[in-house]
Amino acid sequence: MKIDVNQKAADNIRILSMAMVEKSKSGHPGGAMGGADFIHILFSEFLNFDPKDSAWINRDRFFLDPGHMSPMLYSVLTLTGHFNVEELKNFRQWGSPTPGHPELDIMRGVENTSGPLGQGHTMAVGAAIAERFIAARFGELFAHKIFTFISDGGVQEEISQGAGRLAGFLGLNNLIMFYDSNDIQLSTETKAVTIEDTAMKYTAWGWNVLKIDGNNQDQIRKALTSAMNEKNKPTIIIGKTIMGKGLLDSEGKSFERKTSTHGMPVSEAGGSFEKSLVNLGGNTADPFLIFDEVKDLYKEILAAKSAASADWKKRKTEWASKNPELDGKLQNFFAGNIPDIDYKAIQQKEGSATRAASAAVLGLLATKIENMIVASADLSNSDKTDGFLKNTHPFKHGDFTGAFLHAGVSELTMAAVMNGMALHGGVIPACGTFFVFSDYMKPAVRLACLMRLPVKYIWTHDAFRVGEDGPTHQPVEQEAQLRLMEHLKNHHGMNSMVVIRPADGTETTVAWKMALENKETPTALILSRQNIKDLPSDNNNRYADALKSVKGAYIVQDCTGIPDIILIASGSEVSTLVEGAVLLRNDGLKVRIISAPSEGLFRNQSDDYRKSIIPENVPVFGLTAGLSVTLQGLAGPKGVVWGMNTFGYSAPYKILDEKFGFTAGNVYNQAKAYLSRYK
Ligand SMILES: Cc1ncc(C[n+]2csc(CCOP(=O)(O)OP(=O)(O)O)c2C)c(N)n1
Repeated sequence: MKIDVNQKAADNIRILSMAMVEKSKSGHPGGAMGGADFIHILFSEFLNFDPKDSAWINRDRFFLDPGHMSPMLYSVLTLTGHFNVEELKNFRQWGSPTPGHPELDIMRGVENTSGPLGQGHTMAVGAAIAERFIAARFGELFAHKIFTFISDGGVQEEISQGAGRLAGFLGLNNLIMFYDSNDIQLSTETKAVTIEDTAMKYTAWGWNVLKIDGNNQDQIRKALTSAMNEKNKPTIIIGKTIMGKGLLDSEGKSFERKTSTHGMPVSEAGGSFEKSLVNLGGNTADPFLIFDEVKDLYKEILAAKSAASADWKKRKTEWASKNPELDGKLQNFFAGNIPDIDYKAIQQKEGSATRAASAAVLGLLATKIENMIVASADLSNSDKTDGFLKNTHPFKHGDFTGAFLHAGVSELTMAAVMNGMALHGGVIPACGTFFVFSDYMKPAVRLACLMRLPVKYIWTHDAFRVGEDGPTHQPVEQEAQLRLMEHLKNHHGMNSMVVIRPADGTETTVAWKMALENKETPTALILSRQNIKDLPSDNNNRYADALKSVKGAYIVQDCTGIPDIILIASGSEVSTLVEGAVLLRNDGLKVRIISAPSEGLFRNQSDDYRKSIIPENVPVFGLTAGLSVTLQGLAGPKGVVWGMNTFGYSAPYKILDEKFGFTAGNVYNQAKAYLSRYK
């Protein structure tokens, strides 16, 4: 009897998925219909959640890698009461809670889905690390599972290499991945692009590999049970499924296993919506019907889930009464509270590189912020995340007592893993590499921006002053790209990201303060490889000056009255301006110098503030080691910017400074020439 109801529930998911796509005339029915058996068994028999408390910290997480299969997720989440039928009918419509690729809606049970294939299951790896990190500190009471669902596209994406390697290496036995192996992708069958033995690949990475018929509910149940009991390895369940399971054409013949049903309504693909609906036991008068027996089944299921979560909460209360201190700490972790940190007291060495200044801060953070996790893509001694590492130790297979992740040489994986940690909650993720490799991370950074995940990026070697490593390693256009992300607003009207390029050691301390206080969006720190002279402070309080960075740009050195020229830069170029200004002042010019660590934050300030820093009708000269366009917006239409408008070259950085004109002398010459032209 139960078997029949479960079959009906899966068919109901198939019907709803098909109907949503048919009604909205857009979407992906085929994959969703193939995955319906797994999703039903997972949600009804394995996934722990609290039907009335979606944000329950100890819920199991489900990460759907192929976001295009969202109809499957919405359908099962309708059975669990998170969505209603009206919302399904508005799939992909303006203002509906059922967008095509939902990125994040925890209150509705959407932990995450990935539009860009491959990132979803990699985020699941991050969540699995976060879960182990919490359990290592608070005990196995806080253990739960991370389930993820991957499709052919995700397996083919390069990021799966990083996710597979890391999960196997770390022995993430809390990670259970279902591979919906339907042999069909968007333009072709999989056999047109791959002969890979995926099972062997995951075995080689140290995974527990199970192969089943992915439409056989008994086999799904058995595989999940075995995965739940696995002690040392992540599990992949390779389920052979049928694309468009249950579909018929107008003659009543099978319309299964067709590429065309991957991404368009069944009728448009050449199948028969009505015949398929009837074949699956649906009601042609109401394709969105939820069968009574399925409703009853889910009623029972939800009651059992509520009872189980209530039981856990009872045990947690008992634990809390015995461990009040730990409980306080746990609450702070999940609330995102950070302890008070005396940033002002951090001693920065005079004239240090900002990456070294960052290491000084990180050394303190490692001892103060117990839930901070720092990662590096095999550059910890260069990007100076080793400042953090020296006060903790790296994660190892089955050991999450440390707080450092050696991510290996896999920047995109690292960035997606950080997103997964942030999505899990309870931890503060930060990761480092060379700035030029931010290019490899960008797709995950973009999702962090969209989802408002407060990941911190530590990007060092910020300019051509990388030197001898040459143009492949010398960022030029990268800052401009990130400033664009500062321009881009998230759905809450904020800059989607805060990008800070500090000008000296003290500004770096403040930049870290800002990064940690920003709990709403990602923050990037762009840091120098080379030493930088400390900026002057007129009132002998450089820290107080640097604190003005929170407004995005501020005056470092001023003149009396209206300046003859304003010099503006970020990062190490500010100190070059300070030197150039000496020469200009020798000519009797009145000079103001501005440090602008974040254009985005500056643009958020009032008109009054902005004009108090950069008044109208005063000549503005900008200096940037990035593309000139990086600063042109701040310099304004009449301003000029001396930037790098070509790739760099391989040579010692002091020579490059000379060759590219990043010297006090050139600041003087360019500024004078500009003033002579200025009207
Ligand atoms: C990074 C990325 N590249 C391309 C796409 C476009 N895309 C979406 S689904 C898909 C085919 C994937 O096939 P599969 O994962 O097997 O899904 P199924 O056909 O089973 O629904 C492609 C190419 C994407 N979403 N993300």
